[in-house]
Amino acid sequence: MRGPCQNSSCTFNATKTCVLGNPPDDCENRPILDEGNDKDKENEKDADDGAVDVEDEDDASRADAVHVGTPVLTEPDDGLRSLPASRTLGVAQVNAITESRPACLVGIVGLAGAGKTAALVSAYLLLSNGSFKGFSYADSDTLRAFEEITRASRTWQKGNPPEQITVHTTLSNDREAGFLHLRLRRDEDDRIFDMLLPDLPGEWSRLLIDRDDTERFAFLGASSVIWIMVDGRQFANAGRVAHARYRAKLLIERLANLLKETRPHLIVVPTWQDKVAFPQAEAEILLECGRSFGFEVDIAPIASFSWNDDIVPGEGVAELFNMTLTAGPPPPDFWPDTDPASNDRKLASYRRDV
Ligand SMILES: Nc1nc2c(ncn2[C@@H]2O[C@H](COP(=O)(O)OP(=O)(O)OP(=O)(O)O)[C@@H](O)[C@H]2O)c(=O)[nH]1
Ligand SMILES: [Mg+2]
Repeated sequence: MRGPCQNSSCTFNATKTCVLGNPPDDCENRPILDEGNDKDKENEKDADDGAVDVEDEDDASRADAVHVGTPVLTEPDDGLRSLPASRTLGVAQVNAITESRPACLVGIVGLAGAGKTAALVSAYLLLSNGSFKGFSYADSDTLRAFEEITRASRTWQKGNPPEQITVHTTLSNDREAGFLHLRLRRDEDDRIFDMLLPDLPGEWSRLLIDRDDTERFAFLGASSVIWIMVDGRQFANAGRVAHARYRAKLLIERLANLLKETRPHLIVVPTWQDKVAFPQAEAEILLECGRSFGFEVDIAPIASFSWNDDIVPGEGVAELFNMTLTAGPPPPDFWPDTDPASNDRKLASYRRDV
């Protein structure tokens, strides 16, 4: 029996085919294995040394382990294969995260083409470039999902931008939202923030507006902030503004109804600021509409990408994230200071004057 091939330029050990065309069983580059002789030699050596060298013993067992026909590389470790898929997270996983640590769950709604995915892609690209104002990237449980939605934006050439940088969002399970996870570190105080951001098809918002189809949006009740994404270009176009405004106001009304008593902070996010500034009068109308339904509401215009030399790509996106992280309700007092009452238990009402 012959052992593995000793010729470093031959691939026999991996392919079982000799590059020199030698019959494998007669090839001189494969030494004849003579187990009996090897053992005799080992015995002689042991006798000479007087003791068994542990390293030598290991080498011998490794040599014994090499058999003709066994794969050169071992199979990948099972543990590796069970790593999380790292695609978007489902509602159950999001619940598990929000129950185990403080996390900011954002609701993102808006019609198809409003720029929902583009805003997430823009944030991810800015973070990966280290140019996300005020924050740096700390971690993500959904890197593959980010890479997937970002892929198209990496391939276009300067001066020749494509019509669509991101692709229309579809979900493998059209009934359940898919969430992206980002952990950010705030520069000013090194504080860590976990954010959960859904990337949903615009079709869901259309069905909410047209048919009051609320079922898929149940998770919004647990969100601390909701972004209402609108295509800013439509609000600066005399022929389209009335329809765009009507749809945006109806979306706010539908949200108010589906959220019942809960009132997360609303942020109206006009996109395409590189093309045209969002008209102030339209901003006022949407802010007023939100307030009339009891929401606290802000406006954060963005340019996720930019075809305009005067506006940097991603303008306003970091501000939108910052506003989101500071917009939520203030954390409750850790240990509120209360006045002692006369009917309190003695120990509870005891307080030492300093
Ligand atoms: N220049 C520029 N292009 C933008 C901006 N926002 C979105 N776009 C472009 O508009 C296209 C559509 O935006 P998306 O983010 O995919 O739209 P969406 O809201 O996710 O749409 P659906 O997934 O279909 O619901 C993108 O591919 C970009 O090319 C922006 O602020 N500036
Ligand atoms: Mg999308």
